[in-house]
Formats: sequence, C-alpha cells, structure tokens
Amino acid sequence: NYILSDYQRHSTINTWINDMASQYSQASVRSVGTSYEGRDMRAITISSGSGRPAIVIDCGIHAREWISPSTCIYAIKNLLERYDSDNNVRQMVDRYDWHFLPVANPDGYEYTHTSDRMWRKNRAPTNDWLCPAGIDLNRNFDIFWGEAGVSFDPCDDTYPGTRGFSEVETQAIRDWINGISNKKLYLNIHSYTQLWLTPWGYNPNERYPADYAEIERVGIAAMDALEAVNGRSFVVGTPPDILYEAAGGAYDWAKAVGGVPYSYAPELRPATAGEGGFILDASNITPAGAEVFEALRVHSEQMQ
Ligand code: 0X9
Ligand code: ZN
Repeated sequence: NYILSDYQRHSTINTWINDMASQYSQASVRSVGTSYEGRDMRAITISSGSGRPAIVIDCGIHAREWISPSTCIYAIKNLLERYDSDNNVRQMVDRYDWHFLPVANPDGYEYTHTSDRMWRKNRAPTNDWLCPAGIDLNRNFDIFWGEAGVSFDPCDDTYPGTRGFSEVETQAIRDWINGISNKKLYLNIHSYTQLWLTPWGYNPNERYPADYAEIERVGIAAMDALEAVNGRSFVVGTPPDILYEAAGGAYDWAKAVGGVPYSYAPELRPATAGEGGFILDASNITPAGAEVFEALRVHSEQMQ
C-alpha cells in the first residue's frame, strides 16, 4: 500500500503501472510517447471486455499539482482491486474501457521534486536565454491557440509555445486520445480550488456547447456524490463564468476536435491557498482519491 502513502516519483509510478498490468488480467500498459527529457509517458487501460465505450483520464499535465497524479493512481488501484468484491466497481469496469495517463508532464513533475516545487510547465527549451525552458502544456493544444489566457513571455507560467502542438508531450496526449475509439468522457485533472470545469474554456464563437445542459446535469450529479464522501463541495461551471478564459486547453480540444462528448477539467483539493494550495499534505491523497472515485462512478452511471 506504499503507492498512496505519499506522492511518488515518476519512475516509481511507472514501475507500479507495470506491476498492476502484470497482476491484473484486465489491465494493460502502453507507452503513449516520450517526454522532451526522455521519460516514458506510460498509460494503462482497464478493460473487462471488448467494444465498450471509453473513458479517458489524464493527470499531472501541470507539474506542481501533485494531488492529480495520486488521484489517477487511486482510481486505477480501486478499479482493479475492487472489481471482484464491489458490484459498483464491477459495473464501472464492465460498462467502460478506462484509459489513464497518470503523469502527463513527467519532466515537469520530476523538476518539482528535484528543483522547484512550484514549477508548472514542461522542461523543453524556449528561445529566451533568461528563461530557457518551459511551455504550458495546457495552453499548447491547437484549439484557438494563443487567443486568450496566455502570455507570450517564455518566463511566464502560461507561455503557450510557438504554435499549437509544438510539444512532444501534447502531441503524445493528442495521438493517444485520437487512437481510442468510441470515447464518451475525457477528464484533464488539475488542482486546485474544487471546481468541475465544463466546456468551453475559451471559444469566441459560442459561450456553451450545444449539449451543455447534459454536460452540466451529469457534472452536478457527480459533484453531489463527491460532496457526500467527505463534505467538500465543488462548483460546476465554465472557466469564463467561474475562473478565467484560457485557450489551447486539453479538454476544449478533446471535445471540439477529439470528439469526446463529455469533457471536463476538474480542479481538485484544496479549496483555498490557506489549506496548502498546490502544496497539499499527503494525508489528502486517500480522501481526495475516494471523493473523485465517487464522481467517476456517477459519471459512468449517468452518461447517456
Ligand atoms: O489554467 C489552467 O490551465 C487550469 N487551472 S490551473 O490552476 N490548474 O492551472 C484551468 C484549465 C481550464 N481549461 C481551459 N480554460 N482550457
Ligand atoms: Zn493545472
């Protein structure tokens, strides 16, 4: 049970993913790409059959948001370990194929462990000798790229790179999503402030997608279940309405181009900077994982 006892290094997570796949027949590993510094971007699929619709979840696209990878790990662990004993979990796995990428930005994640706990971006080079590395991967998807919520100063946290999909990590995430058929749900998991963000993060042509009412309905049902676990409340809404506009985000791309009908960007614990912000005590790993797992269960039950 070491894996949820603390935030883990990338190599530990990759080894654990392989261990899960060798222990459980429903699990299989694949590499979706290699990061700029050469780390393996390892994904795991959980499936008990064939031809099921897909749920696709990535964590850790922002390096410092450590509660995100741990929550992916919690979900993988619980889907596999409780499949035989828990009817709810068995239904989750029998209804959907689950695809997880627990660390979408491995170079940034390692950098937060070794050098700068508050790093957000990847570690690929910029053209600025003052700030020689770092592109915000959640501004680098080719969907209204660079139009809002970015800074073109490579020293800034929202530097989107020089063009959409300039980064090997976003290319890998894109190709991984495109390679999965019959996708129903995509989650691009962040922290913090306890939001379940709905599309669009930025869209100059429409404020809400045509199927917004359904996206909102399922999101609210999921948050009711999440809150029932530990009493934490999450707000459902779009970034322009409840946070800020930002273009080039993964979940906007997944819905608009990737063709995933239900697409969200959750912002996990905590609610406030006073509770730790990005630097959240490891005692939150299990309760955060458990509450998000309930939200996943409701998504899998309620999506049409
Ligand atoms: O700014 C972001 O990328 C996310 N917030 S965070 O504090 N984790 O950095 C919000 C992403 C919402 N998605 C889009 N606006 N596309
Ligand atoms: Zn983030």
